Amino acid sequence: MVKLKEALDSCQEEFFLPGNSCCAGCGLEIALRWAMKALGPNTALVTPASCLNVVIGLWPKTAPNFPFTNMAFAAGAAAATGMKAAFDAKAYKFPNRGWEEITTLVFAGDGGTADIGIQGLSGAAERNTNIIYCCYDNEAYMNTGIQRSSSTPHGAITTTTTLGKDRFKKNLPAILAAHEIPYVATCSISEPLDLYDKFKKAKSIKGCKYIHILAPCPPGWGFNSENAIEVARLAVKSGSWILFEVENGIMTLSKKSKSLTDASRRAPLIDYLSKQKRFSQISEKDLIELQEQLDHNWERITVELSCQDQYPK
Ligand SMILES: Cc1ncc(C[n+]2csc(CCOP(=O)(O)OP(=O)(O)O)c2C)c(N)n1
Ligand code: SF4
Ligand SMILES: [Mg+2]
Repeated sequence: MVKLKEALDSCQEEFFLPGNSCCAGCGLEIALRWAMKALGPNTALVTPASCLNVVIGLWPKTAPNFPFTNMAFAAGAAAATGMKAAFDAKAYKFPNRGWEEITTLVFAGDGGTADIGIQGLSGAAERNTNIIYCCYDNEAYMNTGIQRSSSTPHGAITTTTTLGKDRFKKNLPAILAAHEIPYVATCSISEPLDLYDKFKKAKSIKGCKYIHILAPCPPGWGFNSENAIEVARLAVKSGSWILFEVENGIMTLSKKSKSLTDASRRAPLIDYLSKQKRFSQISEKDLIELQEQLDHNWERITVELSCQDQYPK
C-alpha cells in the first residue's frame, strides 16, 4: 500500500476546493478529495442528482477544480458512457492530443446507484464501458431529507422508515461483481490510503470499474461531525463494512478486513451502532437479524475465498 507521505507528495493539490457547502464531517467530501488525489485533474466527472450536485455551489464559485457535469438522477452511467464515446471519437480524429488520457468518472450517491441509476449502471457494466463508477454510500437519500434507499441498512431510522427499515441493504458490490467487470472494490473514508490505491489501480485498468465507498453522513446518521472517521472505522472493525477487491473475478480482502474472517477479532456490532442516533431505537429482534446478516456476509466471503484456493482460475 502507498505510504501517506508518498500519496500526499504525489498530489499536494486539492481538486475539490474548500469553501464548498458540505456539512462538517461529510464523508462524501473526504471520499471525493482522496479519489481525485489518485485520479488527478485530467478527469471528467458526472454526478447524478444528490448532495454532491448541491454542495459544489454555483458557478463561478464552484468547488470542483476539474470538469464536472451535473446529470439527471437516473442517468449517471448513461451520461458517462456517452461522454467516453465522445472522448474516443475525438481521440480517433485528433490522435495524441490528450483525448485518450481522460478518465471518465461517475460519482453518485446510493440512491442514484442502487435505486434509480441501476439500469444505466448495469448497461455500462455489461458493455464493459471504460469508465470508473463510484458510489459514495451514505445509506439514504440525504439531499432530499434522509429518505430510505435500498442501500439503507436493516433497523435504521430514516424519515420514511420511522420504526427502522425492515429490509436489508442491497449488496451492490456483489451485483456488479456478477457482471464480471474487471474491477470491483469497496472502500471506507477511514482508510484513505486504501481508497487512494484502489482509485490508482482502477485508473490503470481498461473497462468498467466499480468502487463502493462507505461515506458516513453526520446529520443523516445522527452523530457529531468530529466523529465521522471514528464511525467509518468502527464499521470496518466490526465487520459491518468489508473492504475487498475483485480483480478479474479473483477476490482479495484488503488489509483492515483481512484478519476479520476470524469473528473473535471483530469489534462488537453494537459499538458501531450505538454511535448513531438512527439506530437508537433498534429492537432486539432487528439487532439479532443485523448480526446474522453480518455473519452471513462473512460466511459467503469465506466460502468464496476457499473456493478460489481450491479451484484457481
Ligand atoms: C427523477 C428524480 N426523482 C427525484 C429527484 C429528487 N432527488 C434529488 S437528489 C435525491 C436523493 C439522492 O440520494 P442519493 O443518490 O443517495 O444521494 P445523496 O443525496 O444521499 O448524496 C432525490 C430523490 C430527482 N432529482 N429526480
Ligand atoms: S447531508 Fe450528509 S452527505 Fe449531504 S452534505 Fe451533509 S453530511 Fe454530506
Ligand atoms: Mg445517499
